[in-house]
Amino acid sequence: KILITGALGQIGSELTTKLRDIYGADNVVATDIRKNEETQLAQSGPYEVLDVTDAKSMFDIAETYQVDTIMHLAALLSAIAETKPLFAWNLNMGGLVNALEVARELQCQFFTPSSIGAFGPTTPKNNTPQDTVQRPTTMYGVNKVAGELLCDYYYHKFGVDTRGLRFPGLISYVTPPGGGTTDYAVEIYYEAMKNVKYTSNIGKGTYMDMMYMPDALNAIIALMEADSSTLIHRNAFNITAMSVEPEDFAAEIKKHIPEFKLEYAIDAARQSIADSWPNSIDATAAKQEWGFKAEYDLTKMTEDMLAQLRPKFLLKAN
Ligand code: VAH
Repeated sequence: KILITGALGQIGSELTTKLRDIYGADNVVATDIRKNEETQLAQSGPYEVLDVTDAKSMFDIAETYQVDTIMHLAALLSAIAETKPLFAWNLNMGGLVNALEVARELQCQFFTPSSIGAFGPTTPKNNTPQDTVQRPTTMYGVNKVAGELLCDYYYHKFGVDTRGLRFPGLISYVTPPGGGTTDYAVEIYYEAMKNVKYTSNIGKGTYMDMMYMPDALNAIIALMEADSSTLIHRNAFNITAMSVEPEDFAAEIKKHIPEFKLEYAIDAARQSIADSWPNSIDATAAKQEWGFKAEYDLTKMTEDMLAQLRPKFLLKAN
């Protein structure tokens, strides 16, 4: 049985559905701080309200359902974390240590995301290596580096089978983006459908790694199912599908919506976070140690995003 925290988030909402399809709905316990009566996650399998800073509630839920795997996704993303850094520290680190403690006590396998945000301005920017300088200048980045080290510690010290992925910006059409620096890459598709134009808060020429959600979900499952003895790294693997800037999205979208217009209104806070991150990271370790591969490039992702979003907007149109 799998316990997912942050199940109503951008990754959690789709990971819960996918894991329920694969392992059976009753084997995936979705939890989030928000009540979830209405959305289908509660209908399609077990759902519990959980604040991850409440260690006892987390342990009680994990013990009640006898979970053997914990996927800890509940966290504050980079841009919002910069607006309330102390709250972000308490939630991101408090939630993580609580989840690791439950995994230790109940001998669970453990997954939690890291991010390209775990790198900083002194990190090599192009083809960023798996093992390199990590001195991020954001609270989110501090949380991700501390989180990677804490997860490795729980492996070496207590034998907890912890595994993690440094996600690039994730693009999806199921839930709206929630406070990340890469949110522009999701919003641009929604705005293209709705208004045939988009004003980007990240500037022209700002390269960041990105990935379509289906590739991210497959990477989580492939990593978690990999033979433990093949892993040299654990927390956390660089993975990426593309290194793109706002103009690349616009050019691809124009192939489908020729009159699409991209404008800019740079958000200085988000831009400074984006500028501190790599332009492109190297995923060789993930490819070599557990066969990581991405199926979606920018062209294929754009085709699917627009196809999936179209019905949502047509319904509203008529
Ligand atoms: C964020 N979407 O922007 C997340 C992610 C690489 C970006 O960590 O904070």
